[in-house]
Amino acid sequence: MPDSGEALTADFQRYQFYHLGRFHGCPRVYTYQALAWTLRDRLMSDWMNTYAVRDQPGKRRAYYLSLEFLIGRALSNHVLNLGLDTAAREALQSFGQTLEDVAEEETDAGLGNGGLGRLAACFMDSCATLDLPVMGYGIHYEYGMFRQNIENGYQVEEPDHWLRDGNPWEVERSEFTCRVSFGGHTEHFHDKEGIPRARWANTRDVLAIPYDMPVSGYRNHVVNTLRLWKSAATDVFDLNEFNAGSYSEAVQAKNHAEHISMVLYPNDSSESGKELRLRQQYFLASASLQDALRQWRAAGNSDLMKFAEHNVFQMNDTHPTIAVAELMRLLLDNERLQWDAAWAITSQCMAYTNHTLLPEALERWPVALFERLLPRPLEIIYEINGRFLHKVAMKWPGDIERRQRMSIIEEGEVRQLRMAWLAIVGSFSVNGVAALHSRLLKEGLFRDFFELWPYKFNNKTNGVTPRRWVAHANPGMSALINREIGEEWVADLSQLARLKPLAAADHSSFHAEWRAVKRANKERLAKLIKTECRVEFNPDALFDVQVKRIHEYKRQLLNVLHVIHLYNRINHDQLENWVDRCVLFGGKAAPGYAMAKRIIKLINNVAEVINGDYDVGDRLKMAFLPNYRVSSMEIIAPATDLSEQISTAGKEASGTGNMKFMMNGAVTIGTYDGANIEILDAVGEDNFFLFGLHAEEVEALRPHYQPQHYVDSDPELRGVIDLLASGHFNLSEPGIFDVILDTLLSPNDPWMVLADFRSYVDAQQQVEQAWRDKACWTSKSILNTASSGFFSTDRTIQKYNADIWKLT
Ligand code: 26W
Repeated sequence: MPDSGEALTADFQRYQFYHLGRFHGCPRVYTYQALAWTLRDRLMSDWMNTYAVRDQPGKRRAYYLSLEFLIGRALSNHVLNLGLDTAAREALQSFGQTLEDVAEEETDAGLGNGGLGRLAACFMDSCATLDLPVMGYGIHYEYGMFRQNIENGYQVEEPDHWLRDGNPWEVERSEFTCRVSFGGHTEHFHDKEGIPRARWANTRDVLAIPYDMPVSGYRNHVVNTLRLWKSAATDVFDLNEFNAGSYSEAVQAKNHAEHISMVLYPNDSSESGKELRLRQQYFLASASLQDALRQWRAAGNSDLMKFAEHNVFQMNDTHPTIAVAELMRLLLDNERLQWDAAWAITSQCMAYTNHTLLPEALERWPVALFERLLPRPLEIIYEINGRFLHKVAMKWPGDIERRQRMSIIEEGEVRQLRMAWLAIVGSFSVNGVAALHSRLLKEGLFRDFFELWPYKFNNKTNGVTPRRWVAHANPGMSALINREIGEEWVADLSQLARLKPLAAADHSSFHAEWRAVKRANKERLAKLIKTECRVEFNPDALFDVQVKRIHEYKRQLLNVLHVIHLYNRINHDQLENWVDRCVLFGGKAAPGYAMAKRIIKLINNVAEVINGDYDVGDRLKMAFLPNYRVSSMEIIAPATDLSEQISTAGKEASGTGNMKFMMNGAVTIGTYDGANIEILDAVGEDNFFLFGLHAEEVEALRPHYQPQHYVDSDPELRGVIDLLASGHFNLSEPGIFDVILDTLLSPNDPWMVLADFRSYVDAQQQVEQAWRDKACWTSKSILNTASSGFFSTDRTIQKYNADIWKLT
């Protein structure tokens, strides 16, 4: 299709009038929609071509199975990838609109919680840019991540009906609808050849209807597919009930089926064991595997023994792990293979990524629930476990304890299925998401399995896509980089290393330009904070930012304690060498996580006191930005000076926000945890503010941890705790922060916040010292961007492909 500004203008006009039925001057959301349709036309032939090229016999393909894809907005991303920036601006200009304003009309596709979901979206971007035959499979949630409002400092959740205005980016493909079974019972018999077989009978089925979203590559005419399943009733009306006059009962079946894809579970790193969640997991696994088998046949393949040669499934955490049992079921019951053949195929095409070490995030399902919902897959899991435990017994004869530890079924009052164990047993590859995390998995959680199958275990350090997180989010910095080293870095981020010489202090004019870009980005963020929080951030101050899910292990509390400490310093007139600072927080708390919600309240209350204190003035400002999401990070990361990555060491598997900040020239203050370690390695310790206990030290201290000891021996910490305990931040709501004080002061605080307070405050003072010397800080900032090449998902995906997927 023609790509000129004129052609886009004509199509845009046609869509607005003939497709949407709107005049010039209509609400801006229709301008967005008309432009989206105009761009979608320009994706379509590349999309169909990519589809056709992938659809050939003998071609190996990968599928990314994930309950979450945190996509965010699509319009600007496609504009960038198609190289249509100028043309799109031209088309909009004739209607008096800017691309930025129109792009703002798009609702984020928030089909994920946090890091794990966003990683899946960055991976899809890199797969398309690297021209790899990878399809994403997920769920078409009607309601994505809840919208967060703040009322009187408290989080209030509101449903996110992101599809209300329609979604121009999706294509329904009802021709590929699948049927997914639940309930019923199993029957066993012998087939004509006398082979024992099973049948899953009397099931209640639902339909899975695919909705495809295009995933464009960066200027390479590749458009891959993200296929999202929506649930529907098999028959809109149950005729028997309808004829009997039970109209509402008939409609109930429809509702029941549609519930499966209704809403994203808003739990991040905590497992809640809800039946509907298990139904979602099986729904995704079953529909996706049926579809992959269908695609494989449609491409002209028929010898099932070659299926594993041609297909690989990457499971994003344990959430889709029931796929192991489901592929076995399809091969045994539908394809009539025998166990050994089916197992050879299954265990050669499944791969598992672990994203967390937190015990509360490890999925376990009550056997009784499985029995009721998925009786046939449960039988298969029993059989997998029986054969696996036999292997364990052969390797470690008489080691009963080890057999109990390794069993997929956990015995006890409530028998439970350990999904991570099923994932490891059923996969040929198991990986963690940063070097430290992968090592800790082998030494701790997965130790027994590592001893049995060392060759399965590997590391794939996470990344982020530089298209969205630099080229799109930071056009000012991108233009500056383009001028210095050309545009190749967008698809080859290691090129950024060529900026390193420019960090030297003698490049003062480049330094000045670098600072000007950051300053403009800070103005843009300050404007957002002014409208959203009614707090004035001065762009000349240090922008100190912590945005991520609210969780105790991420230690937003440590950050708050530091802010209170700064406030004490102001109140005690300790203003020598003062550095003005604006501290920004953002992030959602799981609706059932009371402590996380209380932390949000504390942040808001401390902010209110500080911002309202006339004596504090511009020296210290604090804000909580409501409803943190992908599109807010696109404004935040480019405007950040100091990136807070302060989890208790050994708890943050990787982190990916840390990488987005680094790419955009923020300096990190962080613990020796997750990918922070690799960031520190890449940028050097002079350009990273490291503090706190290491993972081994945390575990060594844990049995002796005495937080009161730190309070008694550190007057500044005592000042902070005393002020908090005095009720200064909650005069009108006495006692509401007692729970927070109690955990901070408890020897059982798992996150050991106070152990790192002194070291953190000292590191913050080094930050201030570096900030005061403008050339010094600018150099650190440039070096962070210049050293961030490793953290592109292009590198991550190349490693997945070289070691696991082996696609051409
Ligand atoms: C079942 C409830 C549940 C939901 C989500 C349990 C666990 C999760 C995820 C595993 C939590 C998560 O998002 N983990 C994050 O994954 C990122 C991508 O690998 C890492 O960068 C983060 O460190 C990790 O916390």
